[in-house]
Amino acid sequence: MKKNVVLILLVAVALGVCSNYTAAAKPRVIVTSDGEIDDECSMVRFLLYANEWDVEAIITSSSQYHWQGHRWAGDNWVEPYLDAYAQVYPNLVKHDPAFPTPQYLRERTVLGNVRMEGEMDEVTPGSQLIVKVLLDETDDRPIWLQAWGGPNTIARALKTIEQQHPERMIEVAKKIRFFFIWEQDSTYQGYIRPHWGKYEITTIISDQFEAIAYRWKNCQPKEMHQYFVGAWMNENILENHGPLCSLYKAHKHGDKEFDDGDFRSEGDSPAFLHQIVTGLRNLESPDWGGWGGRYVRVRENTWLDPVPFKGYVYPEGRWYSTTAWGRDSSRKGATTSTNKQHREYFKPMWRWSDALQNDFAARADWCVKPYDQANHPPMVKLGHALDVKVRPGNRVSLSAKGITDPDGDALACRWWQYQEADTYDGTVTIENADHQQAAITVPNDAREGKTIHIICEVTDTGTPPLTRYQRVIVTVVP
Ligand SMILES: [Ca+2]
Ligand SMILES: [Ca+2]
Ligand SMILES: [Ca+2]
Repeated sequence: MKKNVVLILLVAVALGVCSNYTAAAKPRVIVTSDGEIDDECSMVRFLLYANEWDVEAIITSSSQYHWQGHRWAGDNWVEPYLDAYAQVYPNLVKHDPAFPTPQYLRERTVLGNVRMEGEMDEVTPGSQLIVKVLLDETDDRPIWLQAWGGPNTIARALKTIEQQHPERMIEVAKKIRFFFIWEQDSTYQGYIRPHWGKYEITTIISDQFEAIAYRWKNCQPKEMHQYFVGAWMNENILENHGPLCSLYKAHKHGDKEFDDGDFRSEGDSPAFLHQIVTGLRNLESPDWGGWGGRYVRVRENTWLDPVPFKGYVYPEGRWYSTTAWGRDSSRKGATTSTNKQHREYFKPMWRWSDALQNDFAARADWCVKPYDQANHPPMVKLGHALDVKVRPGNRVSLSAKGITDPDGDALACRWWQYQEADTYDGTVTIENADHQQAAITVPNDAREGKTIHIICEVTDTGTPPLTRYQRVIVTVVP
């Protein structure tokens, strides 16, 4: 063996590390939502992925846009979606028995703080359910608290814990992960940050969600539009895919600038797309990037959207409609951004659009088709460890020898460098990038401590084609 060849051995331990399919690794999630029409669209997709997580709660909350009596979808807006889920559930479990029963989801669907924007005085069934889950000592796995609307119900729950169990705040904070779609009220800045900030809870606040929200046409590059237009949506989601998908509120004929069936908006979906375990390992660090976007650490343990504008200074306070860079760059006459920067800003979301939408289409099929007539994603296991340490000038062999597909589909492999996510500044040449066996040589100018992120992207030949990943992180050592 040549001295400069780093041979990465296939070991059982590494395979264990790669396995994302064990129940123990399942993320736990709590949804809080303000029931806007795009939350309703997100709810359809969320339910189609309910097998991917332990869903602890689905809670209706208010926001700066919606509260009880003000542009309000109704306290029970989730119910028709759960009814439709109950109808397709017998077919969904043919594809994965891990889908929760409709009864299980109903028991966890409750009303939170909805009376006003930012209301957090009242103790509500929603806030109490969050308290119960967070104080449960039998389960210390992380739990993702998602705000599809205002974080006020979450804030109320945390305040109850602070008032009644101050001695347990540290232990509770350790479990919490936040994913907010903007700060749609002031309770994060007004209560959560001053009282819980010291615990450095991982907090992602997204603005790049706009790539799949109302302004998707403006944020998605032309080549991705085909996955969002009416022709695609009608064929793959809206028609002939059962009662849950037919509830999906795509654009209707006559909507301004849109055609019948065009994708409308799922601005809140990144909050849960981030927790679908695809192999991209984004749950390990928000700046690695995944289906829910990519975020950079701005202060403490708070992660916001990477702004491609030199010298940009993030606001001290809320990250939301009036302060977030992407929203601002989309406004008419924006002078602080170019089209190129605008495109780059949303790329951490739209770069996955084809995979994401094809995956959605497969889930829609799961509602109505038997197992052998639908597609299921490949499983990507590599023949070596996912984290390797390598010296400059040395070669790293990459092997996707362990990839399989539950349908027996042929698989195509593509290795690529996720340059925005890694800390090495240059480009690495990948040998045999479209083969199962590939390799890179760590460039001589790669300094100690720098990382190179190589994604193994595997797509099957089923209909629709489905993609899963694995990420290899090469760290440069002296
Ligand atoms: Ca919302
Ligand atoms: Ca397949
Ligand atoms: Ca880089």
